Amino acid sequence: MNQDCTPAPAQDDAALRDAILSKMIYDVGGREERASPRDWFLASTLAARDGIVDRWRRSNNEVASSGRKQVCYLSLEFLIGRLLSDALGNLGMTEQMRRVLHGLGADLEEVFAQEPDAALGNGGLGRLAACFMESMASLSVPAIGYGIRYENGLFRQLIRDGQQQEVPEDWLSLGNPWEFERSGITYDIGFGGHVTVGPDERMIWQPGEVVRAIAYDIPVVGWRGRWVNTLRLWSARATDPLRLDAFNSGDHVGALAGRVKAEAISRVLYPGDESPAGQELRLRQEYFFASASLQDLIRRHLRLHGDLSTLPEKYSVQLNDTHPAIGVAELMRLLVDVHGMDWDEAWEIGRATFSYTNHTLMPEALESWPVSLMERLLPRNMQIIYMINARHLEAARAAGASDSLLSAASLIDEHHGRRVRMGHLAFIGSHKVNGVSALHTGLMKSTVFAELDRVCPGRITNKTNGITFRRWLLRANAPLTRLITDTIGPRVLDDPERLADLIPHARDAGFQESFARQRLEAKQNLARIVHLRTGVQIDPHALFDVQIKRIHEYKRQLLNILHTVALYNAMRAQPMGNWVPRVKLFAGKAAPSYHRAKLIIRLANDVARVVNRDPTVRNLLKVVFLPNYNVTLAENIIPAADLSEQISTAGLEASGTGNMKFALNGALTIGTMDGANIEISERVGLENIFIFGLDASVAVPLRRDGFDARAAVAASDELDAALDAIASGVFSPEEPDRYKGLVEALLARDDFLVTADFDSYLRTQRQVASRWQHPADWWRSAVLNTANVGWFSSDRTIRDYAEEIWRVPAGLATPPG
Ligand code: 26V
Repeated sequence: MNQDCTPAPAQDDAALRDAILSKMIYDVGGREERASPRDWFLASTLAARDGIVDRWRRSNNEVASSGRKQVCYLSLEFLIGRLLSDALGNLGMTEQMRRVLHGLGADLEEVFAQEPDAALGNGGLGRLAACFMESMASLSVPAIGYGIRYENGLFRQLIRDGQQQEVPEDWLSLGNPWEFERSGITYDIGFGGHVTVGPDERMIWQPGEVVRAIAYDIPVVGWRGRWVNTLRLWSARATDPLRLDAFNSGDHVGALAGRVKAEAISRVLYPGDESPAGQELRLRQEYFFASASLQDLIRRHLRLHGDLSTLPEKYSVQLNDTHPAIGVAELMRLLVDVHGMDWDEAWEIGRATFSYTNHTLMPEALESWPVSLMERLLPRNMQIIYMINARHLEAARAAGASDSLLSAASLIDEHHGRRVRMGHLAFIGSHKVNGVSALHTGLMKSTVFAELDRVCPGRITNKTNGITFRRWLLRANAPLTRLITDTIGPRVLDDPERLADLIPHARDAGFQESFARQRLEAKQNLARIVHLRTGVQIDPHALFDVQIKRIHEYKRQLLNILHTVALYNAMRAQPMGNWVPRVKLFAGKAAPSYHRAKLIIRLANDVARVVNRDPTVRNLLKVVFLPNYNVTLAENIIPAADLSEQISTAGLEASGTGNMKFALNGALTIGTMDGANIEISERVGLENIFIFGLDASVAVPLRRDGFDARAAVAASDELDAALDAIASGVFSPEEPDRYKGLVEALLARDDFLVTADFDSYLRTQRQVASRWQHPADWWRSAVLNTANVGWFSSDRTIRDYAEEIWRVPAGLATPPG
């Protein structure tokens, strides 16, 4: 066993060295004696890639020859981050690569750092898709992830004068050694135009505009390199020729306009999350990638199996939220209009093939498109949606549904100016619909999908999210991984439930000490990063209290800031008190148009500036806002966190997956009874997690009926003082009214129950501090967190999907012997 705890790599060191040098000379065109770290990154990636391609071909051959069923994971987002360390780790090649590069005068960590962080996603939904891709490969579940090859992923966040600024992230500017352009795999995607009836009664759509989708493939390597799947991303190319006449007569813009419009489809990721997009370009993106992916799978199915009636036996298509839901109508169009299938048969095939995951109940994020836009952009798809709806409502009426039930179950929302409800379309077009935590699934049944659940009972099922432990423990935290495998053996790498073997060590003082020591290393590393990026010095011995995620009111960063201010006030009042030194660390991006979220970022930065300059609290409190949160930064922060903030208003965080990453790495959670926090608390035990606040059974009706924030503030001196300090300009002396509106809005309408939960949060934060003052108790709880969260491996989640939704075998990750 080498340090990756995996079998020896296939190649010896000399062969790998030769391969890297050959790539350096013939592919990179560099000279080894003058090569830059980026040249080494390219050469070593290309060398590793050859071995991956061999395994990729074997996997693809196996699927083709066995005729095994494949999963198509349709997602508008894949937040994959860097790929090299993941690929090397799964191939068991990390230490070998380190050695060989060292021999060539290059440093592996520096080489890793050259890779851009691929941010083709906004947050949880996109990262989940990336974890699932890795787990499917690790479990040898044949899968293709379908998405869009955005030229610009999520924006890079700058903090200027404490405020978020967005600049484009150009992840492809220096080329991407992981992707293969498939110039032979292209599909034409139509928009607009009109529909006519053909001589054989078939409908014929004559689009007004045609955009070509070109495939780019990225290999996804599974654990121990045994299986390699494909991430296929579509890029848009214009089909209409350059209008040379216009160009030559000087109208350069006019000559290019059509091409620019077509290619805009894959230009940039929508930077929203749970905030309405509404734009036509977003619908064009959705249809573009759904249609290209479905045409691709039909072509492949016909090639391998010849007959479309067996489609659901060979493919399962998972709709990652409603973003690809238009695919339900598009598959009908392809089967009925293009391939001449009978409507009823096509509908049954579609339903047996599709399944749909819902990721949020936030009303703003429930997609719906104006009927008028659909009619203009996708006229044939709109007709099909009407047909689907007519049959769906007819069946419901026949089963005795009332008018009000029918109106709520209809695909068309007639109350907000006629819109197509995409969640409803995905729901009725799928054989299974799942939520992402037990609470969330329960709320789906009782709220947004209550009527559809009555019309289609038994369709909704729960699949609690998970995370890939390879990235979030083995790679992100190699020292902790080593401690774990030294203590309970390497089998845990293949069977995460074996983490439970750590339980007997939780009370062991020696083990606790080793656990704390490796964490100190991670904290020193983070302290270096914080200093480098913000200039703030933090003490690695302080309690690192961390909240990193998208900035959104429901996630309640404001509650955390209010606690920060209350703590600051208390420390200033009693500087000699028995305080636990704390670092409050925030990171996250706000949607560019979400003004209140951006103001909350500014507040965090303003509070940081004042607190960090105040000599009274110098050794007690530091506040840090780390700019440009992304996957790579998360990998550096999570192993260093002591306290994980998971403090959403109960009922609003569908699951959360950051919560799992922190607990796995031994942080204690302070959280509400929301999303997967509930299931985490059931597994780690209520003594090892800090739960506070109203639960969903209280919070949901309270939000609906309204809540008096002023009364809550009147009842809490600490809250009153914190709000007063913020509103009166203590943190913005150059503009004292900067946060007056924010505080007034909170008092007038506390939609997210910040004031309602404040006192409970403050009390619980005091319990956190007192546990920290008893290190043996703290570290015991920390170890028990790591030990008890094996269930949150995305391998478990994928096995559940495979068994209950996709009906495909999921191979064992356990190696023989
Ligand atoms: C909505 C929109 C609308 C505007 C355009 C861009 C855009 C992008 C994404 C979304 C929906 C975001 C939904 C989401 O990320 N949900 C998160 O999913 C995680 C994985 O299931 C889950 O852990 C989080 O709790 C949930 O917030």
